[in-house]
Amino acid sequence: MTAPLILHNFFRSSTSIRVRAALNLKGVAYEQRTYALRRGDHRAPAYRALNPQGLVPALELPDGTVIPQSPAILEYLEETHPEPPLLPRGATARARVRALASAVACDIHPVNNLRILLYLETRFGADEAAVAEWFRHWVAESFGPLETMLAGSPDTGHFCHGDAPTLADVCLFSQAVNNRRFAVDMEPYPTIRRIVDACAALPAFERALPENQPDAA
Ligand SMILES: N[C@@H](CCC(=O)N[C@@H](CS)C(=O)NCC(=O)O)C(=O)O
Repeated sequence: MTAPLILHNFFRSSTSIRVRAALNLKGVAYEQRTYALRRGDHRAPAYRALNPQGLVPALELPDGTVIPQSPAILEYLEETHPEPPLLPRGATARARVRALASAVACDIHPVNNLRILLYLETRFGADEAAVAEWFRHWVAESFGPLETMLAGSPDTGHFCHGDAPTLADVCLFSQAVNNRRFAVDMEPYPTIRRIVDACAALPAFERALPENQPDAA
């Protein structure tokens, strides 16, 4: 029997939600190792030995290989477990999905990550309200254009691209889940809301939610 994949992750981390949703959509079995980020578990030497960046998620393969970075993990899963596909057919369609996913993964998440928010507090004295405002600002900077891109394209269907979930949905959903903690107003984004609701209706996404994880506080 092959050893299962091990996902090093944290229940509330949006990059972890992405990977859990993709694993669930593809029906890939995995075990979890959890790290309490507020407590700094991810910076402990034992985890740094696995993933020198000390960030979650990381996917550990049965042969001991550790893949850090959620986009790399998602692409790895797509290559090794192609069914059901999370990228559409055709280079142009795939580029569209990757662009939508990147608007979250490259433009929102990096500036709203925990270590950034903590640095705002400790280095620049930002209080809770200021940190929340920062978070919401950077969500709006990308959610506004994303709403335009999704609402204005005939390629948008039940999900971000057509009628089956893709990597774009996995990223959008995880961001929307994270937004709840900072009371982001979703009213201006009816298409995004509709797509996020469509994702939430699927068990694979539901099982990826923070509240359904073993380390949920
Ligand atoms: N680009 C990385 C970012 C990973 C990342 O920063 N994860 C967050 C949780 S969502 C984390 O580990 N944060 C720890 C910290 O900020 O100290 C990815 O997509 O995997």
